[in-house]
Amino acid sequence: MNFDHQKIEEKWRKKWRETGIYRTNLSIRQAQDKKKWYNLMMFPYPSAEGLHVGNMYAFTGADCYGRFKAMQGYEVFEPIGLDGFGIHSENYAIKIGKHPADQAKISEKHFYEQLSRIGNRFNWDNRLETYDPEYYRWTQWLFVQMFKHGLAYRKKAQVNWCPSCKTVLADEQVIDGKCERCSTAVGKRENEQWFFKITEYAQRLLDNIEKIDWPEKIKISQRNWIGRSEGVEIIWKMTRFDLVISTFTTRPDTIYGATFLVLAPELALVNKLKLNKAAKEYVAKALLKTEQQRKLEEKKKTGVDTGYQVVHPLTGKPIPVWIADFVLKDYGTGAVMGVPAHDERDNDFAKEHQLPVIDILKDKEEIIRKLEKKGLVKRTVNFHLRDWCISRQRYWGPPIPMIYCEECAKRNTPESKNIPLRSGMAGWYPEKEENLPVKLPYVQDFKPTGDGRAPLAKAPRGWLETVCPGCGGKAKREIDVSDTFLDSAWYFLRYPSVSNKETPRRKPTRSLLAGTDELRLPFDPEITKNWLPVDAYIGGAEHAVLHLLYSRFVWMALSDWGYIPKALGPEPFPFLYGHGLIIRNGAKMSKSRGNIVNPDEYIDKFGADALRMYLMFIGPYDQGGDFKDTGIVGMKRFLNRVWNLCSTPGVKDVHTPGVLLLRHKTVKKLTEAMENFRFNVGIANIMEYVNGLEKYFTPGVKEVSTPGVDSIKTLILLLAPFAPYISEELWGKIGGKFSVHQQLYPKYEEKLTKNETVTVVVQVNGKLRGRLELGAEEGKNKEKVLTLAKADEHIKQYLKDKKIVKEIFVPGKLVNLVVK
Ligand code: ANZ
Ligand code: ZN
Repeated sequence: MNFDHQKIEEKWRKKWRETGIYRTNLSIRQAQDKKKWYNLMMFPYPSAEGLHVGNMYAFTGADCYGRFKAMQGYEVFEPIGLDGFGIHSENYAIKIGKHPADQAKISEKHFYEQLSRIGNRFNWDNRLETYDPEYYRWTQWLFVQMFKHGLAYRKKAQVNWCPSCKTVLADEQVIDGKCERCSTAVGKRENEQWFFKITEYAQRLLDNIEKIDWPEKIKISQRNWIGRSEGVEIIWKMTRFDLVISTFTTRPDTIYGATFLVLAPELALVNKLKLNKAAKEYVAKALLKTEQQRKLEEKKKTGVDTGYQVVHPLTGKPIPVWIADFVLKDYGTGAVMGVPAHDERDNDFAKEHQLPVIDILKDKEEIIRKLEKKGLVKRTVNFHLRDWCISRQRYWGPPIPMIYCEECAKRNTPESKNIPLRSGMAGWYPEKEENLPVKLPYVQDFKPTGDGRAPLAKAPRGWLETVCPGCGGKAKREIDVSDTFLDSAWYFLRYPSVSNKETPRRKPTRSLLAGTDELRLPFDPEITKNWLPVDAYIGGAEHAVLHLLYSRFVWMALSDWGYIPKALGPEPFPFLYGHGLIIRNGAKMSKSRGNIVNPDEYIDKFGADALRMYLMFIGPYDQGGDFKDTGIVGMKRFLNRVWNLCSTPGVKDVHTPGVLLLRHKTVKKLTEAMENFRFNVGIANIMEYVNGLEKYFTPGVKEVSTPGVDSIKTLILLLAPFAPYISEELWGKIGGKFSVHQQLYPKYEEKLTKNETVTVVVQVNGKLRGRLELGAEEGKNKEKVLTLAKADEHIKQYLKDKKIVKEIFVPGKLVNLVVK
């Protein structure tokens, strides 16, 4: 008999909503009441096409885990919302010729509808959308705090420029020289941009990696991205010129092998040198390339001789100074000593330009001491991490809440009497907190222009012009919007406080601004104290650097300013689980590859339970797997078997030793599997359990006919995190009280999991056809063993249409059925 998944799923979806069983009691206090569990999956940024099976994979695993935690007695908070601002959504709106604000409403509705079907225990009350002014007022608030605390600044810089998205990008958003969103090769532009000083946190971001329980490969990516490097700066005097060049090296022990110096083309010093025409051209050309391009083209080892020389500080010999674009201006000092004998890159360069190779190594400390005596060296630490470029010349984002007053700029007025004027910041004021949000105006012509000016330049004058917070004169609003990664760098702090629209006012404590007016906060301090940090953060490893680094930075900053109690710890996500990806036809499932599977049709046809189970069974959760239609058919069949097993009447509570053992063993295995996200293993164990129970459960055969009510109950409870609908229905059918999802996870007794069983081999005409796993006593009972053997699905095949002429039984060991 097949069960009607459509009917069941609709029925329970409705009941769950009405009864609010997944609503979290956010006012509980840790330790005093129940223990909390903040179960969070990474923030989805759905497009209008909606959810695909790859996305659902992420959600389902997280939900199985959250459900398991709830059954362990935790108060679980599993919120949902969407990250809807940003280039991704805006590009889609452009593609289909809609305004992003209108499209957002459509996408949102579709997304939530789809999500409501997959059966997650979402706490729908605390939904949030990043484009909701109630949300982005706080994203802007965060920007204002960054500014007030000296962590947001403006500078003219060579920045990454995506010619297709027509905007600048942060370094983290350039993957192998290409735009993270559209894969177009990224170019370079010089532009005034806003930056967040994430580099100020480089050391802490690095140190704290040791304190968090994350997949090692994500930790490695972060360590590499931060890129701490200890070394020395060495000063080289020029021969004909009263100038010095400083180089950064991690290998002072190689200094005797230095046969040339190389300067980055952008280095200010280069402008002071008199260069020949070829050298000038080389420099001009290099300036147009991006850092990424240069890294990629590094193999070619182009460069020019400046004609100048420096004195080697230890040998006194002159060595030539070159310019080459493999040297990056923003790293170290922007100049290096070339040691072709010990550095491969330098070696290639020397070969290319016929420069000498000298192979000498000397004691490092000794060399540093010698140079120290001459005052030509300094120990330094460099980080590869760069400040976070936060401004975007796009439309669909929170306007950067800054105001510029030309008059104040001329008079060099600092933005606040509490803060000294920072260079380049004259005339800039943050919008007052009480005036937030600075609403994004509806601009019909919102498309990026490509001339470097943000689309908000076309906003109504009433929006563009405002009153100067400093002098009260006429001032202009910033027209850039902030990077979407800022929206998602703090959302986990907002979730628990969403329903508290009016968060309490509070004086900043440790902040620089102590003593200023009371401020409203984006999150309720009490709730935050009870619910953060996040207990389990579950998401894809592709966010290894971007989102995860930014969120850690924001948490640290808020914590330093006193907005997050130190007691909550130094990190927002002490535990992170990285799930794998779903593959389809050999490639990662993604819109751009056109191998998307929409879950809707599968849910219609097989049910959300079957799809969830199938996805969780596809492979280890941290590795993902290949999506095949046949797999889900098999899973639906399995659920039918469970349905039939549980709904056959006459289930009595008798514990044969074999059943008892099987049950306790299974519960033990499942508990371990669930705790460790081994969902595929857990499902395999449930399958074995069902196979086992089916053997015992042979209707009409009295003595051995029953797996017992407890075993069936256990089955349903074990299934509940994976297949929430069918388990709810079956639970009701066997007389359980609503809801199965509010029951505790089954417990096992260690001593009952010990192997007190025997394996009885089953032969048909002397050939091995199966094995029975039985309790030691049971295995000696001829009648029982024979009944079980004949009832076994596999063995039955060999008995079909045959007559048993002889039954040989060796107690606890063997059965041989002789058939004709
Ligand atoms: C001489 C030398 C000899 C070097 C040797 C390495 C090996 P990390 O570890 O990443 O910090 N370097 C310094 N500044 C640079 C810049 N702006 N652009 C490109 N390369 C730069 O790397 C430090 C090393 O990278 C430095 O040590 C320098 O080369 C190079 F056998 O100096 B080394
Ligand atoms: Zn002013």
